[in-house]
Amino acid sequence: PLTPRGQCFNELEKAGLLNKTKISEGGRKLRKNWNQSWVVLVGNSLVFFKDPKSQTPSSWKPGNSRPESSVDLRGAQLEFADCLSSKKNVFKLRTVTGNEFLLQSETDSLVREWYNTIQGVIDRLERE
Ligand code: I3P
Repeated sequence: PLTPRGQCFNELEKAGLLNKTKISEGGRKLRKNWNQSWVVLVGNSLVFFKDPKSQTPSSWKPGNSRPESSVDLRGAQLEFADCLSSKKNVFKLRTVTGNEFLLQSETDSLVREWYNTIQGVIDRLERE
């Protein structure tokens, strides 16, 4: 779908580097494995890419490279979760399917921006 200005509706909302680890899969706890991930918020999804080096926010386009994984934000829950890690600025994303991710950056403001933007999408989906 297109907006009145002719832009694609599934517009890129945000992209950048975050440290990421999955901590549970379908409710089952996983061993942490922190990695830097290129994270893209587009439409109703948070999409993770492995290779951040080939990406920049301005050049990223859907289909540029194959995502490592993707999270449907409908019904997802966010919470700050510094208690779940020795790292600072950690928040947890939980999907309706019971997958849980920790996302983190050393830059406080960047983490707050990500948290607020993702929460905005979750709220929008709830109102739909
Ligand atoms: C884990 C690793 C993680 C750490 C985790 C450790 O050890 O050091 O970085 O999480 O802590 O268990 P291993 O590499 O042996 O799996 P944080 O960096 O988030 O603290 P945890 O078990 O307390 O979650």
